[in-house]
Amino acid sequence: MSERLEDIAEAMVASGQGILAADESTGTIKKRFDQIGVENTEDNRRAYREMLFSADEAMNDYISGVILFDETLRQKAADGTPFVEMIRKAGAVPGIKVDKGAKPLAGFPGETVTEGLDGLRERLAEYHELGARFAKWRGVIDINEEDGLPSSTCIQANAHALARYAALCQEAGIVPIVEPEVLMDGPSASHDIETCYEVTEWTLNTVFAELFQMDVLLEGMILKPNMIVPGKNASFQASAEEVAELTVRCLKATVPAAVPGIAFLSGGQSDVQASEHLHLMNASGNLPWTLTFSYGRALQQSALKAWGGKGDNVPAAQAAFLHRAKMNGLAARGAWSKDLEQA
Ligand code: 5MM
Repeated sequence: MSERLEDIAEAMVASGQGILAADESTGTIKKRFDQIGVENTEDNRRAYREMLFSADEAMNDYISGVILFDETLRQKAADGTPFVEMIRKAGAVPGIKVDKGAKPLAGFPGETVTEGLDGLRERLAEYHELGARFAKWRGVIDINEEDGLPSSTCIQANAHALARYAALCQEAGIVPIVEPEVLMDGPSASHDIETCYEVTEWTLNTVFAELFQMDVLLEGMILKPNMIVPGKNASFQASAEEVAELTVRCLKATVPAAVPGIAFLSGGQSDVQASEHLHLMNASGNLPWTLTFSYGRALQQSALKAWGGKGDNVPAAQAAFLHRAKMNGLAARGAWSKDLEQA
């Protein structure tokens, strides 16, 4: 496979395919395992990820890249095959989450800045050696209208860190996924869809100004944004058509056409909603970039439940994963429909 940043980025958003976000840190995967009563041990984490990566049809046909956590990048399947090798064999690009998490922003109660820049150059060199060809860094922006959040300081600090991370990745021959997430399920989450639009527009404009300052090659990156949705506790929810229309409008106003692809996070949407929204955007046509998925929960939730920590359930879990991967693969081509969900 070509090592050019532009070619790797194109491969990550290949038509009808998208990215599996399987980079839950140890604390986040514990929350997922708690839902199904599975102990959060290294071997259970390994077995769960092996179930996903060995789902041949899903991986071969619908998954173009997999975001891994540090531990997972170094793990092997039960037969000794390194996970990185399995992912490559399925024709997907192995990637790595390199941020060290969202930490309290000093002087700005309730807000966070994502850390992990110190020593990142050296870590990226090692990740490249281990086979990663793209990376991910997530900045978190919370809307809390009562407390006047977000502050411009929070948006600026996160955008700056994202741009410094992206420049370091490209120096290392690694495609950066730039993920500024405006939360739909933060502590308050009562904001309406218009507020989500305004904050996301502000955030993306700030992020692209910082990327320009850091001389980041737009053709060699992928954007991973939230969709424009109301907070989960908002009194008025939006129609799928409204979400799709406002999301495309916001992205057209802020994301340069030189960016090859936009791969959405699901952020707390139901798995079917996440597919429907992506489908409607692609069906609307006339888009300057490829729009696809980089879902965590919306790809994995049904598979996680079907697995339940039992080896006997692997075929059922892989069937559930295949179904979601296929639905999202169709949505990425604007070819999804509700009837196919039943099938
Ligand atoms: C898979 O979850 C990712 C890692 O989260 P932590 O660092 O908190 O463990 C997360 O960044 C994920 O890649 C994105 O939020 C997209 O996942 P969703 O579930 O929102 O689609």
